[in-house]
Amino acid sequence: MKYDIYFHGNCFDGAASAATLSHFLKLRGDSYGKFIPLTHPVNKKWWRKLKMKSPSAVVDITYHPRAKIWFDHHPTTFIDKRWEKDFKASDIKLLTSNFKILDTKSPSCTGLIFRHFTKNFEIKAPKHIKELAKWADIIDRARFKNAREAMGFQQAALRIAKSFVDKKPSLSYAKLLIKALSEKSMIFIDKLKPVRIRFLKHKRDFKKSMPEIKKHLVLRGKVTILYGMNKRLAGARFASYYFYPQSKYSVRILKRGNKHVLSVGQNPWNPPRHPRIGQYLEKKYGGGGHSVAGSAAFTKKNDALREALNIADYLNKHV
Ligand SMILES: [Mn+2]
Repeated sequence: MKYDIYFHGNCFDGAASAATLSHFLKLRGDSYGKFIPLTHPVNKKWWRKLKMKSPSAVVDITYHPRAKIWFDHHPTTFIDKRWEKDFKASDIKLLTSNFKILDTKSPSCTGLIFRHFTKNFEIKAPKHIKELAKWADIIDRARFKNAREAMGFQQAALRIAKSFVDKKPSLSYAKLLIKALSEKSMIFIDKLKPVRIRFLKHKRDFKKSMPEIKKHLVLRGKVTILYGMNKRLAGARFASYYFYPQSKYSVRILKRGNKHVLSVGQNPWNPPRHPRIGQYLEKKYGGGGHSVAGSAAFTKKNDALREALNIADYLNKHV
């Protein structure tokens, strides 16, 4: 069967999940059709109505009942109570060709797909797929020693991840990378010209953006707020923890298309005791995410600015 693959775009784990799934699909004689990147949070109205005419797989993002294959590790994956009920009531048969798997404890969705096929089916994965799952588990959960290491470029996997997530990748770059990750080692992919060009661009932007970030970063209690929404600042995901290691959370205000998005995360090197970011954002704003990271989108800039402060105040009470 030929599957269209919907994946969490703009996220290394999303691309790596699509790559890992296509590897295992090919192995069982299936193939893939279109790759469709989605941004988080998905447009719920559109997602609810989506028919998915061709057989589809959805990875690292919001549940859809029409998907034949679905893997996710986000606790806010259900946008519809009925979908959630039906999913939980259904008896998931692992030994059919279609899977719908949720594991919110899995550090990455790539790791989840990898473990699903290698453990439940005892399929031996080649070294490059094993490596990819290992690195996705590290990168998606920010399992680094400190912020400096997380922003570093020492390993091929980090350079590739940066080439993908910094500037919004074009669909053709996403396809190129997904295909490459499913077939080749990261040492090899790291040297591909388009990967190299995008990585070097990130490196230059990163050097320029660090002083900018420092200037626009405010510490409010134990929460940093990063203003400067009009520009995309390379390295911003971890820079706030680098500048304020004592902080517990960060709120970044970003401009994405005509939306103002608040991206909220916890300091992986100084975590709060009971992080509930994704669930809180979902309940309050219809956003979503993990327990340790999430986002909410606003149409008006002033709403985003006001809510950034409200979120910071809420989080300060839950450190
Ligand atoms: Mn993920």
